[in-house]
Amino acid sequence: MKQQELEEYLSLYFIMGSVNCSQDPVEVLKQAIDGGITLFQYREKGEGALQGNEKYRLGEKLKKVCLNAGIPFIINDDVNLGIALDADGIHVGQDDEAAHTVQQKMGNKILGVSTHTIAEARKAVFDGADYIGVGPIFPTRSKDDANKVQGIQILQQFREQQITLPMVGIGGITAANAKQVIDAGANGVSVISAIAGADNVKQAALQLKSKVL
Ligand code: 3NM
Repeated sequence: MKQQELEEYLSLYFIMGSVNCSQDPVEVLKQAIDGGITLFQYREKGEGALQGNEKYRLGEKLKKVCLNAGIPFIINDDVNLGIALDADGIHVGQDDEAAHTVQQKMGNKILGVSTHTIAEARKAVFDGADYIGVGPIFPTRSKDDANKVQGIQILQQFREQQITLPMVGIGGITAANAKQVIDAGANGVSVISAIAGADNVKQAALQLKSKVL
């Protein structure tokens, strides 16, 4: 995939797993797609998360929805699940499997890496990442072990320091602050609760979408 095509797919990057949804995750994903999300990451993590076969089966359903809609389906962290489901890519954090070994196992797939410092961003580039996630930009309640809040300044710093890889901001992003994230140099916004936790999922996605175009 060309960098420009990937940048377009990153513009409204929705992440969720069953623990983030108050209704059926498959329905949440369909409504989010109706609202204009451009990429989906299946992140089955946290207290009460599905394991083993149940995790696989939900992944299978979510992948089908993405395939039908023509949007990339990315798996968080679990490389074996990514391979089993023939996902379009894998996203790893700093505590997960090293990016370069993921790259070797996955072959020609999208590789995303979570980064919090310029050193981590440079290493992600070196390891062959296709894009980086940068955060948390604002306070978040969706990640127990989140790093300290960075503000939009970190996105500006990465661009000033010649990180040219596609990047998405993450952490506490809503329709009210998404434009700041884009203006600071991100190609897109990554969100969990602003979409998965909304009463009207489609409407929430539409509102975010209007800020990232
Ligand atoms: N990663 P919400 S913050 C999954 O900083 C994740 O790397 C982060 O959820 C990081 O949109 C985060 O609900 C949670 O704030 C994002």
